[in-house]
Amino acid sequence: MNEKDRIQDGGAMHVMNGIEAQHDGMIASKRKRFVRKEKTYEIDEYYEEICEGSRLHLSKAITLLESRAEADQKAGQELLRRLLPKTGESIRIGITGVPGAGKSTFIESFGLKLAQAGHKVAVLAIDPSSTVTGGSILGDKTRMEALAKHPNAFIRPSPSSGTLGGVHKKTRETMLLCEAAGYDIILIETVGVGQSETVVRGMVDFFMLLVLTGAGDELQGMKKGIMELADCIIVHKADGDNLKLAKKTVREYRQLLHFLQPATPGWTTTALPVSSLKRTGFETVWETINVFRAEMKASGFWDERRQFQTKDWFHSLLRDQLIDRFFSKQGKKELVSHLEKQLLTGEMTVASAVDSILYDE
Ligand SMILES: Nc1nc2c(ncn2[C@@H]2O[C@H](COP(=O)(O)OP(=O)(O)O)[C@@H](O)[C@H]2O)c(=O)[nH]1
Ligand SMILES: [Mg+2]
Repeated sequence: MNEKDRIQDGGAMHVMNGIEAQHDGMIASKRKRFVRKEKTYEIDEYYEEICEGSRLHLSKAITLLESRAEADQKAGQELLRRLLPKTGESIRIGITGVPGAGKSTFIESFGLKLAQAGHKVAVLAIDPSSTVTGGSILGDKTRMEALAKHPNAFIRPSPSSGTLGGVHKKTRETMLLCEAAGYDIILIETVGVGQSETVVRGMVDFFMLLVLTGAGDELQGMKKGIMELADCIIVHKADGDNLKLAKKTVREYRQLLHFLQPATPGWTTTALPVSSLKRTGFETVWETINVFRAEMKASGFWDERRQFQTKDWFHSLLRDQLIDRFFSKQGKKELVSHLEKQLLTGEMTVASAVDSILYDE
């Protein structure tokens, strides 16, 4: 790994807003200064470096896409447009489960195993507890330390700000950039906030739900909806004293799955025991994913789903931007709260309030 790549994610957290320039004069050779000036975007360089697999450039490109500055976003989108023909060649895997289910640990161990087997693994994670500069991003990164050090891996945590249903708005674009950089396995960790499971399900090929043992009561309370999004249920922490119970839980889930709608037509969702601590069960999980891919490609559903997902993403971004733009207009927020009051005092009907917002331009 070269020095450039070692700092991959350090660079990612900065918005690049300048280029390095030297002082002229006598001390020029020793001192460098970061000059804020007209930005230049070397799209050609980004393009080539990303195609070569440079993690530094990949990181910087993601930062461009995530930036609030219009010029950055434009450059990022232009880059993405050029890289688009190089995207799509990966398995996109979503991983969900309650906090503490062991998602990060699973991704670290499973990801490392795949990276060691020669796969290029990209991990995209939403950090729920962080603000923009939150320290917990570092917390999660340390937990994935072994994977982060592997030359075949790329880890990109995103702050939870700027999210759409609990998923970063740029996660989908980030995934495409990773594919262009040659990552053939994309792992997306999602936390159960807002609509995040549904949003992530809408951008991956294979979706896994991590659950814990002793689920007897939990099974009753578990949201059936979330189980119906999963292609595979992993009964996690199947080790030590927990092993026997884990096997029982697997059987319980398998029984229950008979009564649920499968997430993917033509696929039977299954339950598997895994321990990330002992690194057991990974082979079966990987095999399951591969059988899934082969069967879905053969049936045509693989491509069909991806096309549907692209269209769906287009519509949700469009909706999102329309709403953003609308409320960024002067006085709209105030008008809404004013109307809210009128609704509650019975001065106005809901339909006429909506009309007066939309047509009172
Ligand atoms: N016994 C056991 N503990 C685990 C396993 N995987 C994770 N853990 C522990 O579960 C806790 C939560 O793990 P974490 O990966 O942070 O969960 P997340 O919130 O779902 O990302 C940590 O203390 C882990 O050490 C496992 O396979 N076996
Ligand atoms: Mg986690």
